[in-house]
Amino acid sequence: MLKIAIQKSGRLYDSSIHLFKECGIELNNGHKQLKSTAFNFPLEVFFLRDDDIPQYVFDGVADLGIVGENVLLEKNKAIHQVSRLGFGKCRLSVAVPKGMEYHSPADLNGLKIATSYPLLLQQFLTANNILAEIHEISGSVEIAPGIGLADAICDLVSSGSTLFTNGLKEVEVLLHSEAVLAVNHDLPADKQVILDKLLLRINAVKAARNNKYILMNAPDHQLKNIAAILPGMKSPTIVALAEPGWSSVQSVVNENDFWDVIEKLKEFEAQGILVVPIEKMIV
Ligand code: PRT
Ligand code: ZN
Repeated sequence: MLKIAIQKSGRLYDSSIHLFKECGIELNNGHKQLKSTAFNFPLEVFFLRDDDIPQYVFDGVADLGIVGENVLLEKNKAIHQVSRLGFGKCRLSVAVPKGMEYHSPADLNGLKIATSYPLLLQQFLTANNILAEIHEISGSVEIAPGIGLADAICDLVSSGSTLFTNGLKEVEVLLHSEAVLAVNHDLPADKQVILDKLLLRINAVKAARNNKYILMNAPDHQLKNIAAILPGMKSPTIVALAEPGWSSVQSVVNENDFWDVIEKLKEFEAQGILVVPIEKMIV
């Protein structure tokens, strides 16, 4: 049985449960309990505060955990990240009052900076040769300059609206973070086997999210050009249409290249292009 720690409630909870669901793993009861056991996969889920997850995984109370990379790096435990999960995206940034002139990290010299991320902030200051005072607080960091507690802050940002409403501007990004899967270093071989099965499913879900299935009709004289821009999982499927001189082409396209590929397909006379979401993709 593999033991995984996830956030009990908060920003990562829903997406963590959704990931299990997409991996075909169903849990017995909700997060009101301390733990829950999957009934169709050898997985036990512990519900914890996100800040405690790295320590639990390091101690081996849990074998692995889902936690923000920001928390993982700040807690600095000797556990290793095996997968980035694509949700809980945010950045750890330094922000200063809107009216302050800011040109470079040197402008932070001598300032008092409030943060819940003292280790990551200190690393940034040291790397930039800045001497500033770090004031550690555990919540509502963004109000610190407004109430005279600090000159600047270092906190998580996603839309930026919290900074905006508190009269602050983002001036340095220290880290681009997302939820990650972090694993204990000394996983016994039997648990490693279960982890490999879990990773196969997670990778299939991630690949499906990042790719689309694409079908189109194309004139035969363009098939070489079209095949060259649609590598697919091995190569595109090409089937002759009933109408002579035309074929149906089917392939997989990565989300990042999607619009570039569509534009080129149009240039190469593709017609009736259909784009379909993929549910799982096992490469
Ligand atoms: O109770 P527990 O300790 O488990 O939860 P928590 O309150 O410490 O964490 P939670 O649920 O707020 O966040 C969990 C994780 O979600 C974080 O560690 C990040 O990895 C990730 N995440 C993603 C965020 C945000 N986006 C985010 N925007 N965590 C916090 N915020 C906060 C930020 O601190 C600031 O107050 O949202 C505000 C800024 O948001 P914008 O949209 O206004 O910029
Ligand atoms: Zn927390």
